[in-house]
Amino acid sequence: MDCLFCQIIAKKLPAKLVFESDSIIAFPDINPSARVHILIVPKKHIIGLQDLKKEDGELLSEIFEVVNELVTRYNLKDNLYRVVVNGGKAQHVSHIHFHLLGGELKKFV
Ligand code: DGP
Repeated sequence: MDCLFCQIIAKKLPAKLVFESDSIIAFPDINPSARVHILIVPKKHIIGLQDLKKEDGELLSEIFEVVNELVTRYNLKDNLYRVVVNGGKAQHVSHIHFHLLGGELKKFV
């Protein structure tokens, strides 16, 4: 298994999980671009946006439920936040992930 995020999901590499369910994990980005910078990652190995299928619709809705839970937990509702999904050459880890960035953003990811 040479996918970095699959190894984190399998607990073969460490990460400080802030959320885990049967289908999703979330953990802080190692190189934060904002005061709050969490990666929300489906356990299913989907490479990128272009690989999503209709059958992933429920998973996507679960991902945005997790986003909402973290927005509440980190008090971002009345602050500034955004969700970013990089693709193509802007994507460095080939396992789809959603960046939740909140508070003071240091730079664009
Ligand atoms: P992207 O460019 O969208 O593929 O973003 C990948 C992000 O993953 C990048 O912001 C840094 C983060 N990252 C890479 N390796 C690790 C790791 O081992 N642990 C954690 N927590 N984050 C990582």
